Amino acid sequence: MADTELSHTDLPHSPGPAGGWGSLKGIAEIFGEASATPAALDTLRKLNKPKGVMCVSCAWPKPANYSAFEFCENGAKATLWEQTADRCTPEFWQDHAHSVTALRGWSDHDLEKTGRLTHPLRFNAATDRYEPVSWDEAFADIGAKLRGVERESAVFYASGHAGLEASYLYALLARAFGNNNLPQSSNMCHETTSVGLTKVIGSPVGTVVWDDLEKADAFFFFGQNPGSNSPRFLHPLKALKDRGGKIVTFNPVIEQGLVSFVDPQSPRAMLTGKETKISDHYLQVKAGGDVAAILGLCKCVVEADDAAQAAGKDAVIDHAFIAQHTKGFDAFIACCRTTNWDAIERESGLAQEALREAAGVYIAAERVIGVYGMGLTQHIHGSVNVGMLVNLLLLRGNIGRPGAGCCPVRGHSNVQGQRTVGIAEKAHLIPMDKLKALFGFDPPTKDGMNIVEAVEGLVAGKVKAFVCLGGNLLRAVPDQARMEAAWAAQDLTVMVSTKLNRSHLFPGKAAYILPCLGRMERDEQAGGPQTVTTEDSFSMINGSIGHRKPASEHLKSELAIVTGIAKAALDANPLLKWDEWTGDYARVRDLIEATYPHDFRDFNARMYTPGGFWRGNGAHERIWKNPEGRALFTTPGELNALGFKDAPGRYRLITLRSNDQFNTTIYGMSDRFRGIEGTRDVVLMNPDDIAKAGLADGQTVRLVSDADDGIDRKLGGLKLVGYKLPRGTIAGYYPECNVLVSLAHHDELSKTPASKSVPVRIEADSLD
Ligand SMILES: Nc1nc2c(c(=O)[nH]1)N[C@H]1C(S)=C(S)[C@@H](COP(=O)(O)OP(=O)(O)OC[C@H]3O[C@@H](n4cnc5c(=O)[nH]c(N)nc54)[C@H](O)[C@@H]3O)O[C@H]1N2
Ligand SMILES: Nc1nc2c(c(=O)[nH]1)N[C@H]1C(S)=C(S)[C@@H](COP(=O)(O)OP(=O)(O)OC[C@H]3O[C@@H](n4cnc5c(=O)[nH]c(N)nc54)[C@H](O)[C@@H]3O)O[C@H]1N2
Ligand SMILES: [Mo]
Repeated sequence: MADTELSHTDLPHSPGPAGGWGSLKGIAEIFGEASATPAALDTLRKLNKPKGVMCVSCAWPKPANYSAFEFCENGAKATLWEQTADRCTPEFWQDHAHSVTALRGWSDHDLEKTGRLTHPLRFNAATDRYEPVSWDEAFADIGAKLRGVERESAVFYASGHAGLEASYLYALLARAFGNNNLPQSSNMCHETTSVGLTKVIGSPVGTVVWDDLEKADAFFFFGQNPGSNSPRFLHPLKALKDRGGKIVTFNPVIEQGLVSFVDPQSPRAMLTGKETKISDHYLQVKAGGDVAAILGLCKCVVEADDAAQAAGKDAVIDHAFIAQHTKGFDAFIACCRTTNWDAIERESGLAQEALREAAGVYIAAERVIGVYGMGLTQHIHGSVNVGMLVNLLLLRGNIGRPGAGCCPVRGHSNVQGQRTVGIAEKAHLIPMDKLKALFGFDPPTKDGMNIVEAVEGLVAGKVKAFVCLGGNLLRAVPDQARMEAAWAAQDLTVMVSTKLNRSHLFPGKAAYILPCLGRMERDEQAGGPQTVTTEDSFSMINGSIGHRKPASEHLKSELAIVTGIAKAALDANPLLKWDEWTGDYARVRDLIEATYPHDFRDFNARMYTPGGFWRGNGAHERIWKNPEGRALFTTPGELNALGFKDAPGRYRLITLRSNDQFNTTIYGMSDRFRGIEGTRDVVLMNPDDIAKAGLADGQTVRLVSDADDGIDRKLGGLKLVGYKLPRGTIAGYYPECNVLVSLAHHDELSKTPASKSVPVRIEADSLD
């Protein structure tokens, strides 16, 4: 037996299972008594149910058969964080200590902790402060400034929060303005999926739906951490285990949610502390080592097929499916046969025996779902990773039949939907003919900028105006130090936000913060209260009705802010009915349906379907919408996803999320599952590596970029923590470590920054 079976007592810090009382304590610790107010509890009860509110945290689907409490620890944190009683009012800026320059010394947590933004604000360079401004004045000046820049030098970024209606109009605004510069947070996230999966199976999104989760016999997890990032996923995982299914995990870090779970929705489990073991096999692959690991699994499948055929038994590989539906099989199989185990073990960091056991689970299971997240996408060869996972699934026909498929787990609650309704920098993805017919203008046909291109454009001085519909772009991008200087040199920066964050602290020559309603808040327009819609990871569309009193009477909805800017920045066009659309979002849903009739048939009538209505997916029915019309086996050109060579003293840094954050929103300093408390300034490292490097556990160290591009990047003041990681792989937190990521290191196909294998050196910090 290889040593791949774990229980939580094997963890370095033994924090106890995911879920359970710990998750309730986690909420109470941050929010204290505020979390128990009747209004807050009422919001939590409405989460993820028909005619309720779709959670603002992650994009995990909502089951049609929902339970009384259809939320998780992190959904509750996100809800309560948005519904805080704290307010960042204009008075905040009157404090002598609160200049924009001074606030750059504040932590992400402290900036957002100032509370909900209450007034539209304009930056005053003379006082180095933001000051209140009227909406009319703000829109007029933003419109005038946008009219003053070259059409292609303005960028319209979106983080994946805003609903489909506001997002559709935002994309329309950019195109009517004259460009396709519509990058989105997915450019730093699952763009590898959008591009890589489209290449191999003709679908930019996952192929499974809820029903498949309930029919699967095994889940294979690659670089996705459900315990922190999509905790409601733990319920179908537990259900799979309860019916005798298997889970195999590939992850350099032992993540508690993939080890064991106590269901906080089950009073019995809570009282008895009865935990469900999640992963049957946990393989601590090296960062970037999945190509070799998956190749090892495929090699075992090929060997088992050879043996079965020689013995006259049923084939292990689904040859009929492969003949009918795929291309590239022979070349891939040749690669499986010729790659030797030494190379596979060296590149994956895993023993042949462990891979054979995992392959045994794959072969024994009739229906397998391959799950993945940032651990596969954020590498220089991230799309090779995605292609490898698809190879594994294709071998046994595990795509496009019940209980099987490919399951990328998306991040922001509407990140996938925003792409669906037009927030896309690639012109060919957009039905421009429909836009022309509906709105009577010639949409731009040239591709716009993705995030990497937009920030390169910033550094080169070509980008002059940035509008951000949500997010904290300056904190989320690589090479942060270079970005901050370039950002502030722009003519115009406009941030549509709910809370103060670091991106606000590098104002352009004209700079506005436009505060918006949160999704839980009542959105009253001329036509009455409005609904917004979102799309989840399974392509299900759900209506969401806000019911809480807005945080301030001066807030506008995201949609109203988009139309306010549009009216000021664009010439009048009778077909662009911004006021009418603002008054009644159902009219915007009509436009979405008219533009994408196949996906959004009967949109207004179907949006409260329990669990959402499904947009459909060709690959789910084995219709492959790529140029080949077939699912592609891809033969990897290299055995790891790194894109750089190992060298003495060079480590692969993973940038991690804690259980106490949502991206750049830091709720608190407790990473309970990893046993890291009170600080985020840490580097996790294998104790043998620590000894070999001549360092000591607890010592203060500095990480230095080893990207070989001549750019100086360093981050000091980090405490070294001995941790059970593969040799050569170290870990630190995102976004703090973003200063170390090179903008030039991104997935080759999609340009997703390679945040999960950052080459760094480690030095004793002189402060020590
Ligand atoms: N609470 C909370 N929820 C969130 C978020 C949040 O920040 N907080 N963010 C949201 C967003 S936008 C997104 S995109 C998702 C992100 O959710 P995930 O996709 O889970 O992203 P990460 O936590 O960044 O990384 C996932 C895992 O990849 C592992 N990993 C790192 N490198 C490798 C590798 O080379 N190979 C393998 N196999 N594994 C590797 C890490 O150890 C980690 O466990 O979550 C969403 N949900
Ligand atoms: N090193 C490293 N870098 C990474 C990653 C990584 O794993 N490692 N992950 C990447 C990933 S997966 C992603 S998705 C990006 C995330 O990048 P972004 O999406 O740009 O960042 P967020 O932290 O999600 O944005 C938080 C801000 O959004 C605003 N906000 C919150 N709710 C709302 C709302 O309802 N409406 C509006 N308009 N604004 C709102 C608040 O002002 C808050 O401060 O970061 C990427 N960067
Ligand atoms: Mo993301």
